[in-house]
Amino acid sequence: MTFADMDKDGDLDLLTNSGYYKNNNGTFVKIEGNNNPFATVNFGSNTMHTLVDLDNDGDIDLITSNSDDGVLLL
Ligand SMILES: [Ca+2]
Ligand SMILES: [Ca+2]
Repeated sequence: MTFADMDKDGDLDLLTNSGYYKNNNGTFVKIEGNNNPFATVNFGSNTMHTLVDLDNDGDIDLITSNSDDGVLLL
């Protein structure tokens, strides 16, 4: 799992293998469906994530690796 301010509201949100959770004043709420920017990502098994703005465009980018596909940049 990893934390980053995905929605740019000043608090850290959470990404785990089980989903994306938005931080609402300290309560993590699972975001599903079209509101989940990772809805189409199959994280597979034995996955590790890092969220960082790799290209400095102001949007958080996802680096993920798993035992099936190696390292993916999204
Ligand atoms: Ca946030
Ligand atoms: Ca970026």
